[in-house]
Amino acid sequence: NGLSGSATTKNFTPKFDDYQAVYNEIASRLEENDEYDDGSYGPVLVRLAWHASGTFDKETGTGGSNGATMRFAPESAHGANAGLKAARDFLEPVKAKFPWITYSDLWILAGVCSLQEMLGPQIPYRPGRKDGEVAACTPDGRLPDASQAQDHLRKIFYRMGFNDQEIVALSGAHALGRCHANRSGYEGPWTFSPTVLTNDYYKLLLDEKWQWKKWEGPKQYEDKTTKSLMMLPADLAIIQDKKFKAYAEKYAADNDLFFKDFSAVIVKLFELGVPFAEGTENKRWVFKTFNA
Ligand code: ZEM
Repeated sequence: NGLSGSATTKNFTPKFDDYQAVYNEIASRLEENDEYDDGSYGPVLVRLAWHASGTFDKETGTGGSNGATMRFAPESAHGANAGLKAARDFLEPVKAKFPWITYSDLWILAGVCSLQEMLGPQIPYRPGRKDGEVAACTPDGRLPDASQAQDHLRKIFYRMGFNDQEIVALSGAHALGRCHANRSGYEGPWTFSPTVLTNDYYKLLLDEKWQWKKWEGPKQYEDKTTKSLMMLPADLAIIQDKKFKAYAEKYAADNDLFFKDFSAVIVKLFELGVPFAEGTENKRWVFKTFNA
């Protein structure tokens, strides 16, 4: 139906079906490229969307998912963004096929697609992000430091505009993916099913005994039972802090509640710093999953 062709013509206003076509392209590439990591690019695409968004500073209104400034140095070279080139490169053929979509809308759509395709909840989406210039790159240090604990998490996430419940709900994303020694220095997955979104992160945090891993790398925890799972110091803060822990217990006990709260908070995260047209907050789209 000439989706990508019509993009080159003037006055092309992409609609729901056009974005669904981009979603489907990402989803089919996720299926094709199942030799990557634990069998999916999904987790690293979620991480790209999160790092694009999590630079937001509510005081100055800078950062956030508008701009996709991680395409440029210095932001691409920030330590926190190590390894995300794999995610950006994965999306290049999609951008080439649908040149009308901005990088910033595409990265967030890829996060939405990945979360839904990894059996997560529906994540409503609206487009409207514009790509920025190199001058809009955010300073280093806006993303959380894994070696730190609750005071640091509050400082970083309050700056984005989140509260304690939202911090805990967001942390459940660590059900997905893994740490890579050659990226962050840390090593290993948080759960036994790193390509499926569940509330297992909270269950494991609360039910397992976590001990310091004996190794040359940065301080991280391993589970006493199998020694095959990991937690970062920042993850353990979620059960060391009383207020955080109360939310973790709720999410561990109720996957539906986790899905509901996770969806709401990820929509908020993915929209930080975006000057959407007025009235569009009631007009978010829900994409159909690929094999539905
Ligand atoms: Zn993460 N995260 N994150 N995170 N994250 C890693 C990997 C992933 C923290 C953190 O330091 C790290 C959120 C919050 C926080 C994902 C999603 C989200 C890694 C490993 C580290 C070190 C990187 C590597 O080596 O490849 C800290 C301190 C956080 C504060 C709470 C939030 C919020 C997320 C999304 C909503 C995901 C999906 C991964 C796995 C990436 C992959 O490649 O598998």
